[in-house]
Amino acid sequence: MGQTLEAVAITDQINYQTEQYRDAYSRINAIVIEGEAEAYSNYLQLAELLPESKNDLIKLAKMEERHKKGFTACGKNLNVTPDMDFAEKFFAELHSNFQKAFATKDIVTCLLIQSLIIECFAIAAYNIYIPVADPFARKITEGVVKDEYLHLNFGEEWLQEHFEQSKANLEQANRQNLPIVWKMLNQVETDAKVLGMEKEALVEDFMIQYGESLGKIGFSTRDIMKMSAMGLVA
Ligand code: Y39
Ligand code: FE
Ligand code: FE
Ligand code: FE
Repeated sequence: MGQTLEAVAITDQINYQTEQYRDAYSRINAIVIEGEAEAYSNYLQLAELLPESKNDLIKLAKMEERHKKGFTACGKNLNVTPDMDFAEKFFAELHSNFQKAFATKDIVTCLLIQSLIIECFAIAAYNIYIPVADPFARKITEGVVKDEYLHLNFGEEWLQEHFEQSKANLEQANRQNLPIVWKMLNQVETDAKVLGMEKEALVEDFMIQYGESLGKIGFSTRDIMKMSAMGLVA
């Protein structure tokens, strides 16, 4: 895929080899690697809860495994060692909520956390990253983001088909988990900025994607407004 003129102009101004860039990258790259690893295991666990979609979910899990390999290569390419301890802590709260939901076979909460919240977060982050990424990472991220739309779509379709019986559960899971996303965004704001990614743009992309998904599942505009406002208290 050819670079857009805008991307050429922006990436001309970024020095990917500075100590500052590589230090920020050690945390953001780790977050992405850890996120992909957790997404892999989340889809395998979802495959256990949804035997009728088992094969599809295993395919999604395998995509996440490939994403992890791709982003690991991006860090190596910049000679960066990912700070995996930081990344594990970064995901701890969402990870623990997913595990609690899995333990009670709460498919709706598991799907909301992985296939809606985490996928929308990934789609926002990857779309904002692509124009400012180094050429190697840009190519990889462009391939990855296409898959993330498929993952989001899986969650949307399942939840749409089970909307009436899932609605209250979704609202509750949204209330519990959306504020965590804003805390996570605040934690990476400074590092993201060093990579050329503005927090405002990340929030905007996330909210557009997440709101659109809630609408597809069956929520009214009024519900979507109410559910989106949950994050703002964090
Ligand atoms: O479904 C997926 O592949 C998601 C796990 C990946 C998560 C990516 C999280 C990206 C957050 C990056 C924050 C950068 C500002
Ligand atoms: Fe992924
Ligand atoms: Fe993903
Ligand atoms: Fe994904």
